[in-house]
Amino acid sequence: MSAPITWLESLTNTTSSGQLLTAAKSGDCASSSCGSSSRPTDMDLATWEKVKDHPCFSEEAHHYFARMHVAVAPACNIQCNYCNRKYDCANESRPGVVSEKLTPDQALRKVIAVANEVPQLSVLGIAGPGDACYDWKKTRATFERVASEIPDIKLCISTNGLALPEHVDELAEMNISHVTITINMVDPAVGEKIYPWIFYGHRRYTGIAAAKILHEQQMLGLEMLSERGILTKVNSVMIPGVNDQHLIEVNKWVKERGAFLHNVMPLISEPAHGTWFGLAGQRGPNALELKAFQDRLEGGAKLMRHCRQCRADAVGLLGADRGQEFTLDQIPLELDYDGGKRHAYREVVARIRDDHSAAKKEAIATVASVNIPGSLQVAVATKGGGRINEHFGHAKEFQVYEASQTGIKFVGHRKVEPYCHGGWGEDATLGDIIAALEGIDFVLCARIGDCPKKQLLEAGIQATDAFGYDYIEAAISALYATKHGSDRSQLTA
Ligand code: CLF
Ligand code: SF4
Repeated sequence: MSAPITWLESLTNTTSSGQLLTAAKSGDCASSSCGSSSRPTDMDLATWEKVKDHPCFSEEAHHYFARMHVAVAPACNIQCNYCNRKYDCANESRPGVVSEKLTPDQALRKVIAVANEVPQLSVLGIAGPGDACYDWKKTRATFERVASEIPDIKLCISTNGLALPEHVDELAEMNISHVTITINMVDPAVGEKIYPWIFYGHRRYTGIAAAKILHEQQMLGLEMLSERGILTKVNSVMIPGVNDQHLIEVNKWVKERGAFLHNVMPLISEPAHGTWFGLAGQRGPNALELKAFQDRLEGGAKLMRHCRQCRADAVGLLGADRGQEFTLDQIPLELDYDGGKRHAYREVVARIRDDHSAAKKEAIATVASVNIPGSLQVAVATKGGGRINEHFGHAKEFQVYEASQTGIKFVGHRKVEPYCHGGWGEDATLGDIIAALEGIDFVLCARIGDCPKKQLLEAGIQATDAFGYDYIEAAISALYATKHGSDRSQLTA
């Protein structure tokens, strides 16, 4: 493993593409040959080319690349019991929530503004509120405008699937490479409990007839996408007591029809959201229930576990939303695209990724060599780049990894209110953070004070900044080996 060439976080904070270019040209290897070793061994080259800079379709890519959503297609052809498209709160983060709806021209302006400033940007998605395939003219106009200005951006849509089959050929022609279908059931009797109505073929359907049509269209759309080589992810909302056990069946059906990933997400439900489920008191699963269920699905369709249930106007790395920096009132009326930062950033990432990949391989070999079986749940504070580079008090989420002799894998995240407010820790917040970290053995962060460390320890969680700025997997493997060995000095640093 070579020494880290440069810190990604310092690069992404720079305002000049010149600094990025300097970093890209530093180092001792030709960047065109780099970035290749991070491809998973079980993935072919063609698929890797499609996912290697898509933060949702590759867990590895989400440490480096960002997506943005534009809310241009507000009309919807179904009603989901977990959705209220009128609800808008800038602090709320869940699908369907958005602060401003855009015309295709406004969306283009916003995409250019983000692309000029956020070097990690690689994907433009249309993900509600509304349905991208039903409100098709606006979806199409937006993608055409953006693709003509920024040809290397990946185009991605999320849809309920009802109007999908009629647009699959256009999606392929327009080079829309990634599609997500939300599939919550394959049995209309279950679907009836989730969808009160659909609008299809100029008429409204309710009850089991509605769910049956939706199911048939979803399966047809998925098969058509797979036939055309468009990568498909299936999102399923896990609703305890309604479809949770049924999602095992969903996982089988979508695997058989070529889904690349299955993303089981927790229902987000509160009365204040004004949704049918929220008002009815329907609860969502907690983090441990979600993980236990995802573990049961292992071996079926490949799971996505790093979804952050983004807002429909999200901007930035998953888990670090910058949407509020790019509202229309902050964007000049006229601006030209400048791809300098994005291109330079990619060159830097290609090299850093190889270094990270080598560190990961070494880490996996380390955990495999430990003889005593057992697993470790580790929560990591990170700002991206695959490193432990966030202070405990600043973390808005912790990424959770599970280490065992079979490897080190990302298994989820826990959202928290940051502990530190204006330089001081908040005891009340710390209580909430400890509750959110239920089941975690260790917390790894770049810095942590004695006081939160002590309180975490009292709750049975060991926290350390001894591995600050190391690669995540390297630190976890060292912890794992130490826990099962005799030297525990690193655990108390
Ligand atoms: Fe957006 Fe969805 Fe495309 Fe990603 S989000 S349209 S595939 S670019 Fe990603 Fe956000 Fe989860 Fe969606 S983290 S909610 S899975
Ligand atoms: Fe809401 Fe999306 Fe369901 Fe339409 S498909 S009701 S926008 S969650």
